[in-house]
Amino acid sequence: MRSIKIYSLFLTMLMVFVFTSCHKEPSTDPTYIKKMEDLKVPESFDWETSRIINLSLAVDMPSQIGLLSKITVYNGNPLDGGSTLIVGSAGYNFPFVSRLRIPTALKELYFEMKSGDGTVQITNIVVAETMTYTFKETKKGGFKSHNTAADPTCGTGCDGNPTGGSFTISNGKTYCITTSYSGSISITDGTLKICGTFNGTINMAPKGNSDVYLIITDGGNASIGSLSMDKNCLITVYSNSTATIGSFNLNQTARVVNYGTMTINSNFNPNDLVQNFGTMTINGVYNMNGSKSELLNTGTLNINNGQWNVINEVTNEGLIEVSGDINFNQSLVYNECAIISHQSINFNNVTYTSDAGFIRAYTGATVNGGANLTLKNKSMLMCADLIVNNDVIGQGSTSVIKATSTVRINGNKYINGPLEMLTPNGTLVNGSYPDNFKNGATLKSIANTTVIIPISACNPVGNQPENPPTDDRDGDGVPDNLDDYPDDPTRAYNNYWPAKDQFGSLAFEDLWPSRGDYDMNDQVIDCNYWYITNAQNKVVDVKPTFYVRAVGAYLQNGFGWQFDGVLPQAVESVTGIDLRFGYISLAANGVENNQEKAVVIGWDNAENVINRVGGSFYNTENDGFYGISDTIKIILHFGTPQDQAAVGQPPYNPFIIKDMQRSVEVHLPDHVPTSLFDTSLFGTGDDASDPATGRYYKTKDNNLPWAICIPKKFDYTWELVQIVYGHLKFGTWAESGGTLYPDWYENLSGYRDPAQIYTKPAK
Ligand SMILES: [Ca+2]
Ligand SMILES: [Ca+2]
Ligand SMILES: [Ca+2]
Repeated sequence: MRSIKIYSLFLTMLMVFVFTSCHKEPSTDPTYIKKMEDLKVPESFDWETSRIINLSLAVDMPSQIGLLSKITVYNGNPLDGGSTLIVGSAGYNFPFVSRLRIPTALKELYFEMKSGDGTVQITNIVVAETMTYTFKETKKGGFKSHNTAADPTCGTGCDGNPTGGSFTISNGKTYCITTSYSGSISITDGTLKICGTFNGTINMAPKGNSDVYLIITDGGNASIGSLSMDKNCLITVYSNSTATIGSFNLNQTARVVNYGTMTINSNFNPNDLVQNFGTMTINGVYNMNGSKSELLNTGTLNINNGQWNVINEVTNEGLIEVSGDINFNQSLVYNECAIISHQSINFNNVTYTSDAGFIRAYTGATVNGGANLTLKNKSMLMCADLIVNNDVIGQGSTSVIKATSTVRINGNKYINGPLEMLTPNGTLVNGSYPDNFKNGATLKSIANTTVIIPISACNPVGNQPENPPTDDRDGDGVPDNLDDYPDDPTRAYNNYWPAKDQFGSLAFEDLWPSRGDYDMNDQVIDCNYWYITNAQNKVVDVKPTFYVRAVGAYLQNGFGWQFDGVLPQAVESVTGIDLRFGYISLAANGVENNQEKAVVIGWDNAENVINRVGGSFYNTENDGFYGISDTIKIILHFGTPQDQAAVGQPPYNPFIIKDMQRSVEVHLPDHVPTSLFDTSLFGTGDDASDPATGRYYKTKDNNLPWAICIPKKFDYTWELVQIVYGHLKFGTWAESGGTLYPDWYENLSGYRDPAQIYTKPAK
């Protein structure tokens, strides 16, 4: 007992010690975190939290030849909060080729293609160093092909070749008709293959749980006056083969597969799966029956003499054409191609999803209260008279609901999403526009439609505006609806880093060439780079917004950046910079004089742009003072649009000017200084820059940086607190050369010691 008490007292003392030590100076920081000076950092590490990837995004769409499409790259799903990174044009033989800086931790990008006719495609792709993607026509020119293995033949595996009369197949045997057969066949256990001609009746009646197969193949032709199929029976008609069935009795779990030509001259009441990959004609009513009845159609299914009553599940990737009504009862229906009724369609308790599909009722279509319709990607719902008793949802590229006579929208129901409803005069018999329309849905007259849907095997009608939109007011080749600057031929798209409406941070130590204290807060600059490109994807303007969030320094430091691949004279103008101390010499165009490359100095002293309310350090100490800097918006315009490859990726090559000594610059690791830098300083103090090997701004002993760039607002540490004590994964990230914890700056579980991170004082 005694020893336990002593132990617990010791533990309590230890806990008190650990607890109090958390809030002190770095010297007493937790020992499990390595100090910056103790990190073993690979010599080649560039300290980047972001990476530059190559993009080549193409549009290969015959319908878009001669037009430019707009490609947008997002950092997440644009339908779910993803932000714009970069935008460009792509057209026929004109891919959008660019480079993009993204967070190393980002695993996936979203590419969106929009064309002037309203086509939208979105795809997500795992990040790679080079990312190529080609947007293609999704509208199918024909039905989905179905690859089958070679059709079976009667050349092997046959136990006999009956030629007529009355015959029974049992005991799992296989009999093959290779010439012709007239008569009746009964199968209780086994297989009948018809490769020749059959005329008669077939009764498939399995004994017990035996399997019974009827195969028409290899050019076979079966004329079956009466076909009965009991449970576990399967009929397969292969390509180039024909089955014509007089009366067809299907009992439970009997299945039908057709790759060839199948004609049923009676009602068709299957209880189980029917797959049609060929041409199936039903001269009767098609009643889907029982709980397992399903249809997969990728071919042509004609129901010539009656209705189609649907339950359970239908997937259509081909043409289904019905002379009578279609009744979608309790079912899931997925339509990628064409479904046509020459009379009416009743959407009852159906979940109907159409992806680039076409559905038409020659007379009326009724969307009843239990029906959930989703029309995606230039789908079309067409009829004479439409009654809408429940919401109809649009998704993706705008779909069309076209009524050639009347539309009634009853109750408080909506046409919702990217849908264009068309009536002869753009009016409704019941309901009103825009009250019953939301999220972009519109009502127009048929003549004024704006949606182009080409005629194809899956859409025999198509949808064409009388005057196709060729609106490109400024003539830059980017249609008005895709042009961020529709009246400015010199500009087309807005691009952003780190993303639209998001800020990254640049954080500096300012004692170079001496190592600093690694609180990385001597100047912390939040930045969002907005840059504008033209229809040819060249850069026209660079318009960054900056906030100086922290100045944890005695020195008076300026800030600027260099475009490493741009000549000074390429810049036409720079506005929004703040220079007050007379040590920067500006050229007439606003860039710095005596530079080999274009250099912009944003401020010659951070004091210009911060708003001090007290204290000697700014937003790094718990001294009761807190300031918000000016919003510094710099606008730079290139007289001649510049290749993106020359301009580079934001934040370009940023640096601080140490204590207003123009010849001393502090850059990100492995970034070159400007022409005005005094290169004799390289290798002095703690610096181990070596221009010959492209090594810059890293320390002698362990390759530490003086600056970092983070693709997110940086939560820096208190004055004098090393970054490693606030961001607990920073050290591991550095020692791993950037492979472990590339998202160390995030506020994830176990990533931070919040007590070490600066918080603004409570009022
Ligand atoms: Ca335009
Ligand atoms: Ca334009
Ligand atoms: Ca500091």
